[in-house]
Amino acid sequence: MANDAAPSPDRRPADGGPFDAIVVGAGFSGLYQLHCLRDRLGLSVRVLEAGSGVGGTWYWNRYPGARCDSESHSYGYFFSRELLEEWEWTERYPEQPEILRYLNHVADRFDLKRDISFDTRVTAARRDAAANRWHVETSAGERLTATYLILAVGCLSSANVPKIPGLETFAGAWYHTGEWPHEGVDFTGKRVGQIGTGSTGIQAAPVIARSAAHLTVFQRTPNYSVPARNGPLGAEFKRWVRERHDEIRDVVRTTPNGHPFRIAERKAFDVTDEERRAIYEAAWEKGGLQFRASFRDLLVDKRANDTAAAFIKEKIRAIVKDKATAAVLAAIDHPYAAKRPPIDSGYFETFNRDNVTLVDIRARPIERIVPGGIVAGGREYPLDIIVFATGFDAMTGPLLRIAIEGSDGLTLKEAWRAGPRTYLGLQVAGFPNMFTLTGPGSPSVLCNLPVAIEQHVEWITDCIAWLRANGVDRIEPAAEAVESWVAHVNEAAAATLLPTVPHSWYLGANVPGKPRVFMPYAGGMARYRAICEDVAARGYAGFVLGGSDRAAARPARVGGFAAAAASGSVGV
Ligand code: NA7
Repeated sequence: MANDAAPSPDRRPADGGPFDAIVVGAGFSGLYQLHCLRDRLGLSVRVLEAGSGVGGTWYWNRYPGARCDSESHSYGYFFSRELLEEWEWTERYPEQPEILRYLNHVADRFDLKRDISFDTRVTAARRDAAANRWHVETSAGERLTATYLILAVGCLSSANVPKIPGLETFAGAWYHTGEWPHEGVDFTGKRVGQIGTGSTGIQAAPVIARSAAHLTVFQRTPNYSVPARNGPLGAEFKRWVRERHDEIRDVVRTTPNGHPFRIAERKAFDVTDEERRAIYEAAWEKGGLQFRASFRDLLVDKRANDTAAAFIKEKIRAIVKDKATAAVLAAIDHPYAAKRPPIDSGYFETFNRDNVTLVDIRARPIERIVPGGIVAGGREYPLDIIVFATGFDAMTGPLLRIAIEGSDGLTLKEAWRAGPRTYLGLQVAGFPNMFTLTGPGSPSVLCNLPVAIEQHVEWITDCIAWLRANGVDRIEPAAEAVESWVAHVNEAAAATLLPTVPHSWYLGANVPGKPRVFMPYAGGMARYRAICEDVAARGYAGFVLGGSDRAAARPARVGGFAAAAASGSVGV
């Protein structure tokens, strides 16, 4: 899209609307969606945001060590040259406060805040088919209406606090990392228990251990991690980035995972054992998510993956001095990067500290929480603070906690009873004029998210512009288009090792009762982008355009995905 910032016309509906569009959420996606619809298309838009400020994920996730795993020069918007030129990151991986400053800078620069209602949680959205409108309700009891409902609620914004018996009796304080107090938590002199060793727990533990009297890490599933090798960016690197914005943008937009590096062409067994080892050593030293790009078959061939897994386990055993602790940390039973691969700053080294203990709760599960701490394996661990680094009801959670009712009273909960079903991760049959940003069925969490977000926002903006130019007042996917897309999402996942991990949140397995469906599209962001462009070029093939609600059962042209079926490289 062009980098234009036309002055926004003064089309300001009354408080409740009707608006052209209501956008739910003011994170990376909601902010850009507001900018595109308001400043490029001249639409009236209201953004509703539960937090008191912009930022979404980065507004809520303020836990110690919170940092992005994408490299800073790829973690941001590419749509505005001026924005690229005026912003400079300070570290290889931006820390949460810096990302929040960036998003506030964006919001101020494009004058976005005047169209955002903060402290406003959307509780319900109901479709009025006759009026072709969406009615939205907020926790404050406000009612707003709009033609388009755009859910920019994020993939990881619904905190998962496990229902451990006795939590309510705990005499100390407890926190979930995704809902961290703004004033911070002082761990000085405290006995802290941390549950969870995903990307978040792996970031938090080293920082908590530095100030706590004692840190006990409760590990259910051991996890791989590769050093991030974070550090301040030097003047030379900053200059390199300044001179290469176009090149970096082209790379992130054409790789499967949206990161600023290419996946190697070679396969793991194209090289000798010594060469492979040297490649892994170099990648380990370089650090970061690029480790998994060492060979192109790591996520599709278990034997290839085993070589990376064995290398990392060996590193864990070399770093962690206590043999028993090292064995528990290295007892990893899933393929490397088949769950979200963490990167760290001194995670395994943390277990060499005198004030850190690892408890294997796979062997001896947590039984209950008592006033004085956590009981696991028949033993009580005395604690003052419990940190739940237990993740999220990912992807569908943030959507389903809004009571969304589409045509004929069909609720999203019912429509997704057996798992999420979308067309391109953008729309749901029976919910005309409702769009999801980075929703299930799109690459979302398998991609460097700002890259996925820009593509989604621009596609939706172009789509709405096209609908208006062609006098089409509603759009929803045809049932058969959803069928084909769901089949293609499954086919893309099945071509990888990702669905082989039974306890992965990609499958919804971390939330009791959640249907086990592989949610993100694993065919790669570049391929996904091409499919979306093709669909648009073919007059929005697979969508039912105009007519009345529930016309979606009508046959529509779909086609096209099989030719683009997943191959070796995967976006993670
Ligand atoms: P994750 O990756 O879902 O990790 C959550 C961790 O919490 C993981 O180790 C879980 O073990 C553990 N967990 C969850 N529930 C429990 C219970 N009931 N008992 C013990 N342990 C539990 O969330 P993160 O916040 O780390 O990362 C989410 C994403 O944010 C990340 O991928 C990045 O994209 C950013 P399990 O593996 O389920 O056995």
